[in-house]
Amino acid sequence: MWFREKISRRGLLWGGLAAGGSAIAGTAAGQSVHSGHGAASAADAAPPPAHLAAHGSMITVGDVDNERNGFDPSRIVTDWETGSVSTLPDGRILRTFEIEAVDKEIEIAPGIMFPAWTYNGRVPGPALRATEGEHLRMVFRNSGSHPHSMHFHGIHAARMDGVPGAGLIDPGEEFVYEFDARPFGCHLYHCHALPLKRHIHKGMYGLFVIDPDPARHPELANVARSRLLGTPENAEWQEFAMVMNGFDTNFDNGNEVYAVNTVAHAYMKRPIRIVRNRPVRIYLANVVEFDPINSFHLHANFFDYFEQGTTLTPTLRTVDLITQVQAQRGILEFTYKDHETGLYMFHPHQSEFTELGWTGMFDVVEAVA
Ligand SMILES: [Cu+2]
Repeated sequence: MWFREKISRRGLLWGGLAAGGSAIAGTAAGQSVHSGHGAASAADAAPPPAHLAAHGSMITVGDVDNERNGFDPSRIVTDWETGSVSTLPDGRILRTFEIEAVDKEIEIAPGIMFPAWTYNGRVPGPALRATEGEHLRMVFRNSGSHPHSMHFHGIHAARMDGVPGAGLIDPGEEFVYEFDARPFGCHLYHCHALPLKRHIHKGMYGLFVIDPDPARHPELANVARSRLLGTPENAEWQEFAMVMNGFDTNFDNGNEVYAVNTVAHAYMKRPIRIVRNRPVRIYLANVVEFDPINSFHLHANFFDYFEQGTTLTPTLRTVDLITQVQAQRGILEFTYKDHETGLYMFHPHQSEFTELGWTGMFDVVEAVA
């Protein structure tokens, strides 16, 4: 297999300038390009956008089969799982999520399959979203081949912690984690079965966002409302769910492929569209195993950052780079309203990660047709 030959891992997978460039141009025009390993002819392709060419075309060649994977990075980036809602006898909101652990082989780069363990068949798992103060019920079924759990970064009782002895679930079993949604912020959940790094890196993680309840934050109610999914203030924002992840395809405790939302270079081939004069908010988490640190750098712009999302005022102002260790997360806010339209890149500032799949583009447009 290719991955036994470390020396060739880039050479085989990552195309040269001409092939990579044609893949970008083809997909940007909405075509499906299956150029194989560098087989595309430069002659039949439009030149890549200048910005892409300037940054080099060190990206994957070909396309991942999103349909076979059962999830599409271009969709999951805005896909929030809000569960089902009912009212408890005391008048509080009860929000229920149903999560199933499933073994699934997924394609993480063109032609590169990974034997994942998933929540609801996708990696990252569903981006769960609730509101501060609600009562949450997480109905977890383990249809996988190994014991798994859901360990939430939040406030809850020991017996709801999803660790061995407290909510670790055998194959075929079910468990209901139950707790109140607090504190508000940008959190995550992941499997806490042992060995931990193996269970996490196999794909068992996802965002767990708790929106602030404006009534509890009268001094910054407008800010809280802008964070609360479903309000008119929130609808102004262009919100994205991003999980920075990596894949150890040969189980040597090192990653061969990096990404945001699993599929290498997915947002280079299909940039994330942003309307120029509307603000942008990214819920960002890092779950990369084996490498001690990850980062997020935004091109040609600066952003405000809310560490773990647990404050309504920024914890860092006017930065263009933040770093995250594993399980660290936060909220980024920025706008391109004073920019010209065009393609703006985002990526970690570990150059190796960018070449191995973790780079993307925002396509800043005047308006959506
Ligand atoms: Cu697990």
